[in-house]
Amino acid sequence: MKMQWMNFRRFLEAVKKINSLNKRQVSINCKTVVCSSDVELAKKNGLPIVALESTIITHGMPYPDNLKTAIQVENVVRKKGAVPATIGILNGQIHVGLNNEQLQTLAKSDSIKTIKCSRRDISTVVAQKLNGGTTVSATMLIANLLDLPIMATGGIGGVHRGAEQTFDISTDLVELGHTPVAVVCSGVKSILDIEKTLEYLETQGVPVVKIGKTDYFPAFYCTETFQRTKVLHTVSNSQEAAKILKAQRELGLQTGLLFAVPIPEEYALDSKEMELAICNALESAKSKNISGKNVTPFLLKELNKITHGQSLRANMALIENNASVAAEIAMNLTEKCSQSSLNNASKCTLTAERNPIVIGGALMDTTLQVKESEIKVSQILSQDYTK
Ligand code: PSU
Ligand code: MN
Repeated sequence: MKMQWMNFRRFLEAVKKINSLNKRQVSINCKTVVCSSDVELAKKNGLPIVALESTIITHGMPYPDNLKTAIQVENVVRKKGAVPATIGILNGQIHVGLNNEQLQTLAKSDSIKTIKCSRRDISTVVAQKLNGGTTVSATMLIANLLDLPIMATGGIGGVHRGAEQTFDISTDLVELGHTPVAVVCSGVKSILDIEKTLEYLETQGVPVVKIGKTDYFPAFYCTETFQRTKVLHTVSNSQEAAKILKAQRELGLQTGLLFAVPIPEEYALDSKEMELAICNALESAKSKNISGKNVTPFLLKELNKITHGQSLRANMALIENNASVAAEIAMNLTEKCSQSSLNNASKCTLTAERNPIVIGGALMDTTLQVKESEIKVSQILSQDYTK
């Protein structure tokens, strides 16, 4: 009994230490992370929230289509009953939830002065009080700080063609490997090496779940890849998708989850034609020595030129659709969570803060002091207890 108590005391000390570490972390984040009143209120009331990235606004589309898309995407989320939280950096402050004026600032900003901001770039952009559009990796990271379980985008970054020479592998994939936020996307563009991208996600332990009729992995502008790449896991609707996300969170798996949703058929482009357009765009990038983070924005612009605006229209349509699906999943997730919390409060981890103190708190609860009053406390324990 004495031994057990000593272990328990050590455990309490460890919990205290973790507690103070977390508090410090949170207070640092509070200074630089600002939530809009909508998001703040939704968080307080446990309403479904969908995080949205902003590189698509700053570097993915030209003005004014970018602004139109950003506003439309938010409306789609609201219409489904969830709260949109577009994440972006303005004057070094990280905003979770942007108003229309702030969206406009990002949409109109010079894409050279505004930083395309992945995990790597956040600290510099914050310290130098710059503006930044957050990529999938940065959006996931920030969403996770606020315990937002899901985000939507157009397509994630991936392993670039020729990565065996250039080492160009998007940090989105690494983020998916260690940040527990689900990402709803239309797969990856075939400007990337799709097979290698899926291999990389497998190595990182990231579930890739196709939502739709077939098990073909979508290729952004096209409903399937040129090579008709397949995925292992499929679900047919948002409700089933939410079940997987819920299981992932209940198990405490610290990896992300990729939901792949094909572009709506009426906007889909022909995969053979796109393959050709992409090869031309890649040639053009090579001849202009475009590299690193500039590759994706350059190729997007080139493809828009080559396809006479068709690729941009497809891009806008698929993002709206992904946001809609993400909102449905978020709604289902909240429902499932409140149902299971009614059934068994201790089993529901989704509304609770996901940090070790809560687990510690739960353990404290399971010592059930109330019940212990019915048990005779041993002498050794009570002696030790007073020390
Ligand atoms: N795919 C698009 N448009 C985009 C992006 C991807 O169709 O704007 C952006 C996303 O924000 C993604 C980022 O996270 O590009 C990946 O960039 P990179 O490949 O440099 O990691
Ligand atoms: Mn890259």
